[in-house]
Amino acid sequence: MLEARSSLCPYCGIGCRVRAKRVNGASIILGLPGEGPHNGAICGKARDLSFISSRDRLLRPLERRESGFRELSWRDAIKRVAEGLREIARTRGPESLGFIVGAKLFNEEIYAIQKLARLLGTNNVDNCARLCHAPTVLAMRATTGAGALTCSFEDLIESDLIVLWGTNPVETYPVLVSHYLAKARARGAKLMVVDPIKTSTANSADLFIQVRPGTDVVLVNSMISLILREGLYDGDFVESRVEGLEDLEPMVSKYTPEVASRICGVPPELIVEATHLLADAEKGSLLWSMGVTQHFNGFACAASLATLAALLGWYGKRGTCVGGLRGQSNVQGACDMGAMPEFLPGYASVEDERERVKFARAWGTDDLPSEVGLRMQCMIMEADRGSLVALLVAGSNPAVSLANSARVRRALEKLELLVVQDLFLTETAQLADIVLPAASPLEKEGSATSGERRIQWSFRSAEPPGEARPDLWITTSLAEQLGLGHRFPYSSPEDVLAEINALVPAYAGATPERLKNSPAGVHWPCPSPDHRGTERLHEERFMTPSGKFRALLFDYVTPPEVPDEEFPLLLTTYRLAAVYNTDTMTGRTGRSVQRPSIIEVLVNPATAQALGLKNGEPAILRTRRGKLEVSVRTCYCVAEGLVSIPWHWEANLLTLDALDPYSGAPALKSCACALEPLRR
Ligand SMILES: Nc1nc2c(c(=O)[nH]1)N[C@H]1C(S)=C(S)[C@@H](COP(=O)(O)OP(=O)(O)OC[C@H]3O[C@@H](n4cnc5c(=O)[nH]c(N)nc54)[C@H](O)[C@@H]3O)O[C@H]1N2
Ligand SMILES: Nc1nc2c(c(=O)[nH]1)N[C@H]1C(S)=C(S)[C@@H](COP(=O)(O)OP(=O)(O)OC[C@H]3O[C@@H](n4cnc5c(=O)[nH]c(N)nc54)[C@H](O)[C@@H]3O)O[C@H]1N2
Ligand code: SF4
Ligand SMILES: [Mo]
Repeated sequence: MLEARSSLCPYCGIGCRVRAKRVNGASIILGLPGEGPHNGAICGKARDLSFISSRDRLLRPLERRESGFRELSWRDAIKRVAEGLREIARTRGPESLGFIVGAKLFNEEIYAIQKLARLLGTNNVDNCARLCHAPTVLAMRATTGAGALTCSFEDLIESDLIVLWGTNPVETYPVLVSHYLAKARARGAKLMVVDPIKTSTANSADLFIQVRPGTDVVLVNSMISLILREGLYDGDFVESRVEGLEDLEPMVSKYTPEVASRICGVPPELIVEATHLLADAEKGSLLWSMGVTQHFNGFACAASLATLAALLGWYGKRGTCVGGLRGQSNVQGACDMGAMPEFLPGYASVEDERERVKFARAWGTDDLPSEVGLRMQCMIMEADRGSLVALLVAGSNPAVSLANSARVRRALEKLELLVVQDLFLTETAQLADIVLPAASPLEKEGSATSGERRIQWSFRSAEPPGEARPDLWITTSLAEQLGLGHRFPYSSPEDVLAEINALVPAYAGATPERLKNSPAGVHWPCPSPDHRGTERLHEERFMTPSGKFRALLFDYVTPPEVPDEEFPLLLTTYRLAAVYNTDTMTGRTGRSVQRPSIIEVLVNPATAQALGLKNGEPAILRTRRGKLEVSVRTCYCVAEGLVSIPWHWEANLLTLDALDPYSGAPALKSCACALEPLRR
């Protein structure tokens, strides 16, 4: 174990640093508080990183044979992948290839994979933000001009009011709570929480608003309508810095508190009280996460929230902070690096010829594909239809994380070539033709960008086991085998970052030397090596073409699936503090809660009674996609008619793969379901 300098925590987007320390020989890796941001704080998940020394680690490349997987050499594995990709691109066209990039890879690795995809002629490259904050990225770009959080977390400390909308940071972003919200609260900041469930975060709120899943747009419209009617907005700010509001006023005016209440389930007087609390705060923050984005109207809701904050004047000044709390450790970076079918690195549109020419020249080619590629869930749909036939997945587990997973697995099985790079033989890797053992984030170096746009360098804390290799090594080896080696002349992540510095203006000053010498990193935009970085965006002007905030509001549209006679309840999903995403990592540490043998479903006692169910009893949870055996947990924290399960394991057998038309994000947080006693 190398103990020299700290690594980034491999879990969430708060961007804490950990010092890894080996105890008890090889088995337990302790994460110790690091250095750098948040005073070196870390949370419980990061204290045990022993998944990296798990006996389940993939140690050698594997190839599927009829009799099962067999090991093969790296040379043969890379050769097989390269030959497969080349042959499929030649015979079926480059649009039959797809690339899914995980958000735990470093910027340099993600940059290299999207570059390879594009040099092979396809924009079919996406990252797991598509299941997460893609609606936020696109909505923040459309309204403010930058698809990122407006502030650094420091600004939260000076907020008078913090609104947490569809997020449960006590469980999901513990350091944000312990380090920033706690300080703000100690200064007297008020807390408002909007969630269909009275969560641990909601328990400490001054005002809790229990909204019906998927109807947040109605609640926002109603608040905005009241703000406009009563003149509660920040007049100077709106007049000088916001455009497009007039066109939207007639649409929202119909959402009186009474009308809104009937759709979103929030009592009219609570809507009025909440709106006044918002308007009273001069310095407010509005943060959201999966409760907002994982709906078929995720983009609409994120854009409406951004607009609500504009009416209140919560941009560009101390103590204000607006946007999505980014999920994975480097999901901000994955979007910045162009692992999105619509953007080249730095959010350069693939449809913009000037940008394409710029990147094509730098990458030594004539042109790059100009059509927006397939988004993550759409790649699966095309695989199911047979038009996408090869998929490379590096650091993601879509067989568990995508909506309607029975269909996802069927589609993955149809592929002619599925290549999976991971630490473990995940549910997705089990379906692969070739499995490549990847080094974990703690076993390699590179930069990552946290949810507050903070670019940091992560140092190596351990050696990879067996023949596991960093993703950058895998991609450059593949490029070489494909005859593209001269376009990937990298001998280290530093070489790739230098190319990023030259091509992505917001990253120009985040040089390897600078990042290595400053553990707290630097916030983008950082246009030159001597620039101090930008903690707060939009201070003078927004990053839109006109420099003004572009107001966007949306009418409520009935979701594609609502409760009916056969499926009379609404199902939503949530996260547990001790489990991370598809549990591939947390499930292999010493401290983890063991995966429960049966998943608990939260049900209101009245709903349970009406269904003839008792606390602790087994039941069957059914949707149009599938069914799960669950255990009933009655709780007044959920409203009647709503049930909720943790999503980490099999929840997506039930979820609906309807997509948000603006962002292509699947509706992972609401569908119709039925809950019945289990009759054996
Ligand atoms: N412990 C732990 N921490 C994590 C993760 C993890 O898996 N485990 N994952 C990381 C990742 S990738 C992400 S993206 C973040 C996600 O972090 P969060 O967004 O905080 O996580 P969730 O629990 O999925 O969803 C938040 C809340 O949305 C509510 N919700 C559901 N439907 C609606 C709705 O229609 N409207 C509103 N207003 N709320 C709704 C749920 O009840 C839930 O309380 O967490 C990160 N941190
Ligand atoms: N119903 C429902 N579904 C959801 C959600 C929900 O709230 N409800 N949340 C969604 C959200 S927010 C997200 S972000 C997605 C997450 O979806 P995924 O990204 O598919 O899930 P993870 O479990 O985070 O998968 C990351 C994988 O990368 C591997 N890994 C870790 N480090 C490295 C590395 O350095 N290199 C390589 N090659 N592999 C590595 C891990 O072992 C793991 O298998 O799931 C989504 N799915
Ligand atoms: S808050 Fe997030 S980044 Fe920080 S230690 Fe916990 S999981 Fe890691
Ligand atoms: Mo996420």
